[in-house]
Amino acid sequence: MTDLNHLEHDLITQVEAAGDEAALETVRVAALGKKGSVSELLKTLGAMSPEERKERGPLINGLRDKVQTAIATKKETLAEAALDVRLAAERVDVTLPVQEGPETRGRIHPISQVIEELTAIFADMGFSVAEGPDIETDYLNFTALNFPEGHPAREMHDTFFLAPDEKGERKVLRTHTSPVQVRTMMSQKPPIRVICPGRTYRHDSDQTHTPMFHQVEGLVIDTEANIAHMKWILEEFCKAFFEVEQVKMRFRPSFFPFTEPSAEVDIQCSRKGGEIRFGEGEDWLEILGCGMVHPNVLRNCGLDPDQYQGFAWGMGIDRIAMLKYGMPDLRPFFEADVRWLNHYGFRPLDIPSLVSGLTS
Ligand code: 2U9
Repeated sequence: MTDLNHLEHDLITQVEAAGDEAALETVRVAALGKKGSVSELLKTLGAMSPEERKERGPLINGLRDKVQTAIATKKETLAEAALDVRLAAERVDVTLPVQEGPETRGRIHPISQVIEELTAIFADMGFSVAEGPDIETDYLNFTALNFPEGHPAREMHDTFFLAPDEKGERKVLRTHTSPVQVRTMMSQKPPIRVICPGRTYRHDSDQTHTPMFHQVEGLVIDTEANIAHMKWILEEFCKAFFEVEQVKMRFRPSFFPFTEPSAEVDIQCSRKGGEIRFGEGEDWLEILGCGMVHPNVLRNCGLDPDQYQGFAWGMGIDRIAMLKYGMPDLRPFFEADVRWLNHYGFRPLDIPSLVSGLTS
């Protein structure tokens, strides 16, 4: 066996023995690199006589080609083997339940879910969402809404007041989202169709009240919006939200400084075994308050009551979430107990929509 055969055999053995791409690269450099054994041989061709080159040239070039081919083949084999290993490691048994990754382990809080549902329902009726600051001025939270001086709602025991600002203006943690509607009426001309969801604060903490809670209010202002429109919109809302074909509503006369006439609204329900079902039964549950916007409020917002009119309503989001999803107690809503959130929370990707159903 000539020296060339020896070298060929050695190199091919080393190529086949290479366990991974790095080892193969080492063999390649040792053979074909600048100082490689085959490269050194090739360099000797230059110094040979024409006869010798004629005899050795093809042998040495042949050796180079064989080694290159062996390395290329081995590289492929190693790449395939590496891929098989990765595929085996990444084999996904699609029959296995989805591993709850962080993005699906979390849960959407019922309050956020209900705000999504409300937004979808009212968007479908042409309403946009308006938002505003939690810290409001005394004027926008009370005065503009026709709360006379000395109105009990203005009392400390009922409201969180902040120290007056540099202009001596008393700031308050808003007691309702109505100031957002006032801001909307002051900043845009009718027609107006907005819902205003958000956090609200009252000096109140017991079994069914927490100092911070959530409200959504709605407002429609144009030239002829009337109570019939209001009843239709509120009935459509209740049917869509409680996902029932039909539901009886009861409007009871009431009083709010910012609406005249005012009503509290009950919806029909049945209570069987602690469970409440809507749209059937002989029982009633108060769900919201509403009324025609008081002319004083329209004037305070720069609107002429002889030209414009409208209606508004308000409801507690925590309350309707408890009614729809059957939570017995309000306080766990804000205690960040993961067990409660896992039980009452919603999967992140279950975005409520009227098409796919609010609660899939
Ligand atoms: C403007 C004019 C009128 C909003 C309204 C109610 C009736 C109402 C309560 C429901 C449950 C508050 O969370 S709750 O305790 N709200 O009953 N809210 S009418 O009326 C407005 C709002 C803004 C400019």
